[in-house]
Amino acid sequence: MQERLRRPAVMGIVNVTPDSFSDAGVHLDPDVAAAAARRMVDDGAAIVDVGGESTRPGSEAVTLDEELRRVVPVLERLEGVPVSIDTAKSDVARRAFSLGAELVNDVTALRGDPELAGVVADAGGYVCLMHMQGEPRTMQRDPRYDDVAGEVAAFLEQRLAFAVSAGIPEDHVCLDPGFGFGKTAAQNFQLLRRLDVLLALGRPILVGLSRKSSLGRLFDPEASTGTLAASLGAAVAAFERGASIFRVHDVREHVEALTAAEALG
Ligand code: HH2
Repeated sequence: MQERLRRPAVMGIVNVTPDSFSDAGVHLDPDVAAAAARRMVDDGAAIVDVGGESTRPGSEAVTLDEELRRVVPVLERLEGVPVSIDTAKSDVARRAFSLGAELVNDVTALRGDPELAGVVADAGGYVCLMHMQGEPRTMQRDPRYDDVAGEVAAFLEQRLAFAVSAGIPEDHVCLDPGFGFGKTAAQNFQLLRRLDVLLALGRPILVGLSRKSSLGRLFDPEASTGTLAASLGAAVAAFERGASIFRVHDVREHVEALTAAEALG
């Protein structure tokens, strides 16, 4: 796994949701979702991130049954494919591990479900811990920081220590600043400029910039998504500042952009 996620590694997004911010409903049919995931791997993704709950600003939580109903049929069709499960629920993670998932991508950084850390530890799995201020329903109302990079780093350091205390080996953890999760566009960009503060924690940094609205708002103040070209520019900027793993919708384009950036670096 560590070898597979060597910098730069691309994580392809497979949202099995009716309400994700940029690809709502595209992958609701499990056959379509599984085919898209396999195509992402063919296009150079190191891993695919399957998620059954949208976390876009304003989104509502889904029940355990509904989340399982969305993701299990997809996971069952992905034997042999490297899979990450985008969930905060221990029961979803447990089921995903039993179906071959290797990593849990938890936007609550193990704060949402007290049993999730133990499930990851027992499975010998990997985990991505992400920073979020507030919760998805309200997080974009008025996010405030005195020092966004310092505060995000302090949070991630504390969550990393928690994960290790719960029995997850430190080298099974990657960290994510959580672009757009309780952050204005200006705060997102400040964080991206100061990725060095997060790198000092000594763990690989995963970034999710793909199609995020902060990128769209560079061109249109009302934009709710960012363009592909802006996403590629942001990914390359993050790569040059040290990011390792890139969570993206458009796999082939990111693989090409990052391969070029690496070759020229
Ligand atoms: N962003 C989204 C969802 N999960 N996980 C991590 N680790 N980092 C991110 O930046 C991140 C994430 C939001 O994007 P998307 O999955 O496209 O949308 P939605 O949450 O609406 O399904």
